Amino acid sequence: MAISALQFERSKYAPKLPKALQGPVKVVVGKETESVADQEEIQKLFPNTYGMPLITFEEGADTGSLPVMNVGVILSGGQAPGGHNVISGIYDGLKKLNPENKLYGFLGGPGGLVDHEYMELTDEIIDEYRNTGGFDIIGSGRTKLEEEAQFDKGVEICKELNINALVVIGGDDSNTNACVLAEYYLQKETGIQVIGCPKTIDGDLKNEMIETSFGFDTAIKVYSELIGNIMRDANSAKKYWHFIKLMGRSASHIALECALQTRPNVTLISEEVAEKEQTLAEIVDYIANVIARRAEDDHNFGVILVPEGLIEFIPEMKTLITELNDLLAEGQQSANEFKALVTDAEKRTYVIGKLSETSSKVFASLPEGIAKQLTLDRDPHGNVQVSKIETEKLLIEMVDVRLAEMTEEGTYKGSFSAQNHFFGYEGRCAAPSNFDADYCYSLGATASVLIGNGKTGYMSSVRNTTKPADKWIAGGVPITMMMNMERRHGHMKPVIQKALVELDAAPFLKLAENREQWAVETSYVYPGPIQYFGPTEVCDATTKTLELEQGK
Ligand code: FBP
Repeated sequence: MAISALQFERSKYAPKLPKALQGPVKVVVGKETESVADQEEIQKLFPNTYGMPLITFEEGADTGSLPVMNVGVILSGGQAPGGHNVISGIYDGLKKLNPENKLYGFLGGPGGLVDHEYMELTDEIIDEYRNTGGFDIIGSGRTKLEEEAQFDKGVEICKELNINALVVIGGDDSNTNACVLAEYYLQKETGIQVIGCPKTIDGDLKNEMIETSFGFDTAIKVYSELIGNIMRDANSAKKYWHFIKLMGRSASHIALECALQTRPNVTLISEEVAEKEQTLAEIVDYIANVIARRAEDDHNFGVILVPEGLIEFIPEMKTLITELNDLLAEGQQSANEFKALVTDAEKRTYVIGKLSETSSKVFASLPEGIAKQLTLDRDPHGNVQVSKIETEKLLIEMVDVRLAEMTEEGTYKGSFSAQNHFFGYEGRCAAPSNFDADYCYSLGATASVLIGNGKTGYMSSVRNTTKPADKWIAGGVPITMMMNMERRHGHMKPVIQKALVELDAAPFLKLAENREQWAVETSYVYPGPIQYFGPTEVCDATTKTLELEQGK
């Protein structure tokens, strides 16, 4: 396979490990844990894995090889830079425990376990993927491991391959399912351990014991480079407003971190919009006012960051989407009536007539293209595909209309020309930054030690991550500790609590403190591309979010 000069040089990088993982490891058992909420219900649902103690690793003495073990690894959900290093960390860790140990990769995500599709990972394969981005070593998928029949299919293949443990590399949902699987395998006395690793560029799998999910660091660095480049272009040509939508299905951590890195004129944070119960019209007004104020200084250009999940956090849009989902659900008479209509105008009028008064007003105020997207682009269950809605274009159209009104009123004297962008997939498979390369390799190595010590229902945890890597603290956290009960598809379920942007925490407060100035002045910062070779202040820097959260 042809590889680039950078990939060739980068493959030689030896990821840095916490001191405790550099040689033989001593396992220190800490205090017993409780779930973050709903302790009684969670304990009932997880009688075998609830309340287990925290585990930390320290440097230990050599105790010789452990008995031979085989392990299976699964990549679950969206790609995140560093996944290959988690796998190489597990692989090297297992070989350190006993050179006869084997690692199998299940292909195409959790579905590979159920369908018995797998490959054995060898030195040659692992070496080819060290320090590379992507999940292509074994592929990923979004099949959810939720049913006992799937778990039992998993047992079959584990028995066939003598697999003693599975490592699930995934986000909050996948790790929730990993915990259910661990509990089930214990109850059924299968002897199969399950360990989770925290992955997602969205950065919303974090808590007291998991400081960050892997991939966030690299993804925000890629986006921040691109945003910085656009800022410089905007500041050179001085004629465009750039509306940039940033990935992150629900939480706005990516938008917030990119804002702290680059200082745009406007940054929308979905969690704030929800908290203040802002309407779409208010958001449009806010943006239009910033544009008007900059126009007073002849600055008819700027950069606006829009989080991908925004639409669902605007209360009136959320209600509208729920009503549309009910109205147009497969099998509903209204859905059939809607389908029978021929022209777009007829369809629009039909929907406006059927919605509640408030929702029909909101729907009528939307630009035609977006309104059409809301009613036509639906998933197989008939639901609106919120992540496909082009929020950045919606805002451009509505801001344009508002500025025209302001021109009439005499409150805006400028020219408005906009460009739209969406940064998402381009950040998910970048070659991992030093932080992600080291963090992921450490998470993988941690998983192998947890497995070697017979642990199950734990997530790999590596903390103290704003310090140099040798000072990082590795260990395991019982997954039940992160759980609470939430309503999902009409039923209360135990799930890992998703971490949204906290409006009283340091990262958001930093934005709030500065955004007024960044709005009117041109305060752009140009982070440039990720550096893999060079001074440590440049190459090993973590995110502003982590630094601020850790009080740096
Ligand atoms: P995970 O939560 O599985 O890590 O995926 C996150 C994400 O990248 C979101 O930011 C985005 O909305 C979504 O995946 C896109 O999903 P898909 O790859 O299926 O288009």
